[in-house]
Amino acid sequence: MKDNLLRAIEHQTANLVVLGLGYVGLPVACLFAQAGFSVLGLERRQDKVDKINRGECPIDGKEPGLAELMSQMVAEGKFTATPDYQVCKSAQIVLLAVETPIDPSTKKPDYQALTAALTDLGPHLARGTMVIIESTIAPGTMAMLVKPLLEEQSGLRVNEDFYLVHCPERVMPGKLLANIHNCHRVVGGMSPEAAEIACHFYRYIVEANLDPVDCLTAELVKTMENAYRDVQIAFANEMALLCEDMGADVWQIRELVNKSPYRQMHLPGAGVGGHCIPKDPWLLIANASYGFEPRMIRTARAINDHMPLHMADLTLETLSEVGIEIGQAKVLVLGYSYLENADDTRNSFSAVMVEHLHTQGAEVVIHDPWIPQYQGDLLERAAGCDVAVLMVKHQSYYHLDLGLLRKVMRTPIFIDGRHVFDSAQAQAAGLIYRGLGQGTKPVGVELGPLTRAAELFQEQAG
Ligand code: SAJ
Repeated sequence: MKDNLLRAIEHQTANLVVLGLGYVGLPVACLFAQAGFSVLGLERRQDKVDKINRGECPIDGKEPGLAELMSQMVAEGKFTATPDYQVCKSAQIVLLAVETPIDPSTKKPDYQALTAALTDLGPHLARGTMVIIESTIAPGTMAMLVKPLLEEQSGLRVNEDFYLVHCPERVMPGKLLANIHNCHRVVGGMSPEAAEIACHFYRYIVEANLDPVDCLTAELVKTMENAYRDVQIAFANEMALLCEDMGADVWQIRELVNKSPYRQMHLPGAGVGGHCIPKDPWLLIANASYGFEPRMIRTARAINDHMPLHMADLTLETLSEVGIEIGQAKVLVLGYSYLENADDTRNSFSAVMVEHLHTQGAEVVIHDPWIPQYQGDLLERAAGCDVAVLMVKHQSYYHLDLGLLRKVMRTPIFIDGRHVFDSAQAQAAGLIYRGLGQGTKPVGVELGPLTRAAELFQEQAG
């Protein structure tokens, strides 16, 4: 089995079927086609199949080179989309890149798409095939779900009749093709042989390190690297809340902290959104045994999920300081995508804040230069508003004329969730400015209960 597959890879006669043509599957399909393999893209939706076969890229947003590469591969007959699972019978390699979201209420993995794909693939799985899972999955999923389901559906045995591999994606919106070329990858095999063969295969499109490991290690690496980032961001956010409480400036302090060797304090912000960071920490701990309590991961998620609500609190506080009830206020939200200079709204934290403001009775206007329904003249949107809340640091916001903004607003309040402006700049323009992580206490810090106890102890100790 190994020699046949290696030969097919080395001679590039191996047929590749990519199951799931989203922001992970489509670029990887195009790159393997460009490398010389014959690639079939399996996609349930006929409209998407037709669009791809017309040479039209189905991926939204700005992905340098992807649309051109895809239409070229389609035109040259190297990449074709189909809804027909029968094509798997003649595939030597099947790559799955389907969504693996988290259930919003249970925070457990939602494997509907993965299970459906494996169930559809199983009956068509041919002996000698290598099956690769690129989707991000909870550690333990390869052993507890993917392997048994494929064996059951196909009647074949892993490592005897087919190879099973988990090679988690490391794509980032806006740089999909570049990342596949340049990012190091772990290649997890259900056997060392499987990992070795998969490394040979990925070498055709990956110029960075390919590290062969077992499946559990690969599952842990991917979910842990994003949980690590989530915890780092949560630390920065908690420091922002502490600085507000103590009347300090977290942005100045962060810069000084990062002058210390080996410190890389992340950026506090109005929220943590996207397709990876809010999800992967939950995948990481999904199969932890009941005896193990992942407190830090849960706490970091709670801190980051709270940030849009904290932005709403800052808004309400500042409005009430000038005597405006939230129910009578008109709020302008600046930024709705999850990341600056991008049009991706998955897990938008601004959506969380907008919903909260609506429940408080506020009128809300949204502006985002990257989201079609929220584009338009910012100053027109700002007319008559009582507060502008900056949630996403789109490049265009840095050039906002605060003096003009002041003129068109009914009440000139500006809440800055990303430190795009500084208070002196905003106040010079006549705005009432409140920055995330910038405390407004008077110079003398009010002592908290703990500090008071320490003071009393010192008095008694004389
Ligand atoms: N964020 C902060 N403070 C920070 C960094 C990010 O509040 O210091 C927020 C962002 O505003 C955003 C969210 O976190 O809402 C996620 O930002 P991100 O920069 O992590 O971007 P993502 O979600 O596209 O993350 C992807 C991940 N890549 C993969 O999963 C393959 C992540 O591992 C990368 O580190 C990240 O891209 C990257 O560095 O660009």
